[in-house]
Amino acid sequence: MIPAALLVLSGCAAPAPTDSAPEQQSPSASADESLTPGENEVITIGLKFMPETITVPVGTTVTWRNGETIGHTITSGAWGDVNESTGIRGSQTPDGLFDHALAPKGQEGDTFSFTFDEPGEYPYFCQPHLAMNAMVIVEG
Ligand SMILES: [Cu+2]
Repeated sequence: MIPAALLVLSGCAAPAPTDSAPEQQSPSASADESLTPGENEVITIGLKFMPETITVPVGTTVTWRNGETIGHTITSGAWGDVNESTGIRGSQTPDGLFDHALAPKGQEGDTFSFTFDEPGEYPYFCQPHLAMNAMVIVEG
């Protein structure tokens, strides 16, 4: 014989916890998003390579993407004697490893990819823009 009152008490469940994990609504960053380099990616923006130095493991394919409506080149080779105040290089020596004319953003050819199969330091530059000097470091 079980008293009815006991049944009522035992049946009284604790209030269900409200599942109220706040959802992180990412703010709309449409414009900025396209100018953020992805993994193993370099963006040309503001007459600069971003990032200017990228370090990747050997065997990595690096992709360049034009983030502006100006053409650039991705030209491998050494540059030297960069003026510290202007950022302008005093010399450039294309080495023929890669040389791609990067079309303006939104046009065919506005990206370029190259796979680095050997460790080392790979300087490169944009031929018409003397302050666009950058480096890929490939770690073995
Ligand atoms: Cu350029």
